[in-house]
Amino acid sequence: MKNKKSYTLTHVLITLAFLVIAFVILLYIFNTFIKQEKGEIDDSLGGSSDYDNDGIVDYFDKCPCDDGKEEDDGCDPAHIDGYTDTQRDACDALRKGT
Ligand SMILES: [Ca+2]
Ligand SMILES: [Ca+2]
Repeated sequence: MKNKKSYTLTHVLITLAFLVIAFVILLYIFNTFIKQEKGEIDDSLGGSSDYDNDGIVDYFDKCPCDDGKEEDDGCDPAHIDGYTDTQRDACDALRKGT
């Protein structure tokens, strides 16, 4: 009888250990998947970063390389019309480090 209880306790502990290991593995896989999805969403939105630190994320910032105010759409008043395509491409290259 004592051996049977001991066997049962050992069996429960092994099962619990297996479940904890499986849970950790699933958590790791889920975390990796979430990070990958977040990266894809950030890429589709042009990134959630604020390159010029003016408080306007790059996606909504008409001048992501110039510190500007929200009422100027993130642009310096000197660049109130925003960037030309060439300037925007140069800024994108700077932000992406390419
Ligand atoms: Ca900004
Ligand atoms: Ca800006």
